[in-house]
Amino acid sequence: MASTLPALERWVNDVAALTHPAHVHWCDGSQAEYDALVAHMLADGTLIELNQQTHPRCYLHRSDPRDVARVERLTVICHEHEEDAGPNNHWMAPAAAHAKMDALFAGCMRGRTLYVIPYCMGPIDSTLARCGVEITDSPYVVANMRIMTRMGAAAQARIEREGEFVRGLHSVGELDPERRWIMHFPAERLIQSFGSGYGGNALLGKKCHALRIASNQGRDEGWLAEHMLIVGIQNPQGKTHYIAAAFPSACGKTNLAMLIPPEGYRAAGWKVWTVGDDICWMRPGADGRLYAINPEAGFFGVAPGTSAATNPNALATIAHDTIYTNVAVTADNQPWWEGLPGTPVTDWQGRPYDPANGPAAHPNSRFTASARQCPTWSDQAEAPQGVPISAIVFGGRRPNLLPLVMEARDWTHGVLLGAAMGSETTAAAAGAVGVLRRDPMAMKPFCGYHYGDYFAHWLAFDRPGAKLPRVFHVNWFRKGADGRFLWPGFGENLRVLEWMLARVEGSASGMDTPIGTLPRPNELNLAGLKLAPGALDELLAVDRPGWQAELAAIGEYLAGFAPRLPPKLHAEQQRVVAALATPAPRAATAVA
Ligand code: O2Y
Ligand code: MN
Repeated sequence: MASTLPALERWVNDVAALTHPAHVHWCDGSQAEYDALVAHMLADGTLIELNQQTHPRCYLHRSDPRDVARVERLTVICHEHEEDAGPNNHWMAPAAAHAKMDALFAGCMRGRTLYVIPYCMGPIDSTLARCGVEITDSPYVVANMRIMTRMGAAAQARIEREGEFVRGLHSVGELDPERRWIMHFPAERLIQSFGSGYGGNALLGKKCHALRIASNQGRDEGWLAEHMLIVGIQNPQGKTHYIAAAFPSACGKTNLAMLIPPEGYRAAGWKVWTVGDDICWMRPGADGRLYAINPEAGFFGVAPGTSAATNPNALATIAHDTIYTNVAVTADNQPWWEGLPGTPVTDWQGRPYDPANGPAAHPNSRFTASARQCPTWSDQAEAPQGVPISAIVFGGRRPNLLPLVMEARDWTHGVLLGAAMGSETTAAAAGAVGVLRRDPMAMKPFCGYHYGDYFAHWLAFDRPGAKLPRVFHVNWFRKGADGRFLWPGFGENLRVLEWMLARVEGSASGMDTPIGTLPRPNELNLAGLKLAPGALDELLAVDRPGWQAELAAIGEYLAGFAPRLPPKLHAEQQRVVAALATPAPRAATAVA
C-alpha cells in the first residue's frame, strides 16, 4: 500500500487502470529523488546541462515548439450549469468533458512511468494552505513541481491526516495541439490536463489549482485566491507593511515583488521583502485584518526582460539550481535571452541562431527556481498565519487617463477599481497593438466561476468587524504627448508605495477627486528623481471628460455580467458617474 488514505490509493489505482503505465512512482520529494530524475532526463535529452561553472545545477529544457504557452481557448471550467462558469470562461458540461478526457487518457501512459506527486500549496503547517496530488507521466513536471510547491512526504502526511486533496491528472499525450485540453471540475475539486507539457498547462499546482480551483474553494470557505504578488515594505523605523498587488501580464509583477529601493531610500534604511510574485491566498484573521500566504514555493518567471537593469534579484535567484525552458544558449553554454549581455549561438529550438528566425529565446521562455534563492526572500513567507495585508494594489498598462496612483474611497469603490482593471496591448502580445483589454483583478484567465459572483464574493468581505486593507490603483505606464513614459518605474515605484503607506498610517491627507484620492504633489518624495517638466502634473491630473467616457465604458463592460452583476457594484459605478457630473469645487485644482 502506497498511501494510508483509501481515497488516494483508490484514485491512483483507477488512473493506472485507465492509463496503463509501465511503472508507478510515488514521489517523496527528496534531493536524491530529484537528482535521479535529473540524471534520467539528461540521459534521454529532456534536459541539457548548462555551463556548470557559471550556472551550477542549471539545466535547459526545450519544449515542443507547438507547446510554448498556456492555451486559454482550450482551458475549460466544467460547472454543471453553464451560467456558473460565466461569460468569462469556456464551459463544457462535466459529463461531456469526462467522456472526452477518459477517451484521451485511455492507455496514454503505456511504456511510461506514472508519477504521483503529493504537494501542499502554502506553508505545510498553515491552516490557510491546501493540498493536492498531481498524477503525471512527465518527469519534467515532477522536477518543476518540486521547485514550485512543498512536494513529497510531508504533503502526503498532511493529506492522509486531513483526508482532503485536489486531484490533478496530467499526461503529455503526443503533444498534439489538436488533442489538448485543460479541464477543471470545480465541484469535484478535479483537474484533468492532456496534450501539453508546458508551464501553466502542466504544473497543475499553479494556475489550475492555486487560482481556478482555489477561487472556488475560497468562495465556498470565505477566502480569496488571487493573481497577486505579495511584498513587504520595511520603513527606516523597522516597521514592515505588506502589500498585495494584481497586474495583468507584461506589467512587471516579478520586478515589483523583488524591487530594489532607489539609492536615497536604501541609504535611509528602506528594505523590500519578497513574499510572492504571482499568487496570493487571503483570509480574514481573528482581528478582522486580511492575512495572506503565497501558496507557491518558487518562481516560474518569464526570462526575456529579466536583466541586471530590471531585476538583479531575479538574476541572482536563477544563477544556480534552476531549470530553464526555451531560452537560447551562448557559445560557452550559458542561458541567454534578449536583454542580457552576450551573444546567442543556439536559439530556443536548438537551431544555430539566425535573427531571420525571430528572437533567440522564446518570448515566453521561463526559469523555474526556488523562492529561497531570492536575496530578498522574506522570513515571513513561511509564517503559518500569513502576513497582514495593509494595502491592495490594482494596476494596468494605460498610456492615457489613469493617474500614477489613486486610492479608493472605500472597499466597494476598491472592488470597482479592480473590476475595471485593464491593460492596453503591446507589441509583445498577439493581435492589435493599443487595444484596451479589461482584465478584472487580473483574473480573467484564472477565475474559476462567474465574474458577477466573484465581484459579489469580494464585496462580501466588507462586513462588521472587518479591518480591510486600503485599495489603490497604479499606472506605471502613462505616456506624454511625445510617446515617452512619464514615470521611470522599477525601483522608483517605491516612492508611490511610500505614499500609500503614508495613507495607511494616516500621515498623508491626499486630495479628494471624483475618481478617488490622489497624492497632493508635495506628498510624493521625488528627491533625487529627474522627471520631465510638467510630468508630475500630467501623472496626477484628472481629465474629467476622459473619465466620463471611461466610466461609461466600464458600465458597458460590467453590464456584460448581468444578471449576476451585484447591484452594489452597479450603484458604485453610478455613484462615480454622478460625482464626475458634479462641477469641481475650485480648491480641487487637479480636476479639470
Ligand atoms: O505560459 C505559461 O504557461 C506560463 S503563464 C504564467 C507563469 C507564471 C506566472 N504567471 C503566468 C501568467 O500567465 O499569469
Ligand atoms: Mn501570473
